[in-house]
Amino acid sequence: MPNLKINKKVTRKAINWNRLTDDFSKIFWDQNIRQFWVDEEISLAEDKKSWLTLSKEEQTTYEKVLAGLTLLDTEQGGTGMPLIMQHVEELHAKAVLTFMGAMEQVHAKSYSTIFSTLSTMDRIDELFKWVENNEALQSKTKLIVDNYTSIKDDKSLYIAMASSVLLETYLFYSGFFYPLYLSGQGKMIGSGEIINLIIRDESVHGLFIGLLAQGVLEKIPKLERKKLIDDIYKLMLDLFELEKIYTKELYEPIGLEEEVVKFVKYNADKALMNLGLDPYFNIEIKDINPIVLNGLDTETKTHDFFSTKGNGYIKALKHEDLNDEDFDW
Ligand code: MN3
Ligand code: MN3
Repeated sequence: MPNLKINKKVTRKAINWNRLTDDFSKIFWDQNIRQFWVDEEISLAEDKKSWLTLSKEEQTTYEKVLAGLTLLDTEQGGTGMPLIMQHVEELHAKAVLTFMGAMEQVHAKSYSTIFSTLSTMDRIDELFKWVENNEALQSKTKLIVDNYTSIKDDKSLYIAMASSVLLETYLFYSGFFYPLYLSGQGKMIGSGEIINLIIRDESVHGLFIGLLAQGVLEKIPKLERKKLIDDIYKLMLDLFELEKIYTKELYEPIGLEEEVVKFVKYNADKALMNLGLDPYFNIEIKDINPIVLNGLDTETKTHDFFSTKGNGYIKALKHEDLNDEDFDW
């Protein structure tokens, strides 16, 4: 006979969507559902023609950019989202993170779909080998993933969430730059559309986990917060050193290194703002290459979503640094 006595300490609670226990997870759930997509919906037929007009150097940069992004999304889907989700208590927030984790796998898969259109199987294998052997890429991924696998208390949970925001709102952008730069000139537009869909997801992910991180920070004694925040700036700068090496390797051969570094700095500031922290580099949107901005499809942006700010909890969490313009690409 099994013991049917309920132990109150280990009572499992069912998620009740009719009784919300925070006032933003449902908004994020709805938004994530609304913007669900799969890679098969986007036609890449035209990209093959466009691909053949690119120089060898341009093709190589494009391939490496996508291969690097594949690694980041693989880790975000397989490690980051599930581990953060495991350590968040609020059940609706857990549900949102689970959905986001599934989308990371859609992102990771979509690069393979692009590869299958452009490259031979041997070349694709070479690119995945390149990912394993690129030190800057492996090092920046390790800096983030080590924080995901070290969660044991509120402080380490805050660091893990902040790392996730840095990954999604900052590190991805050295990769996103080139597809945006090409689609801004009418090249590789199918792939550019996929990248735009990924960017639309990442902007929601970065905002959501940024809010969760701010909630965790509130629980940490005031005196200990400054050290944690200093640690985040230090991590951001360590990552920036790696980004410079990575960007040089990928973009110097096609003369775009400087433009990419500026774009990366711009997005580092956005990541800090998602965490309710002050920007560091103070790069303005007018400093960003207009072709790249042109490649961002404003039709698919979540402008309306981000204007839903009249929310007590979100406001309470130092959210005022963000405004609609931040997302109005
Ligand atoms: Mn992703
Ligand atoms: Mn994401």
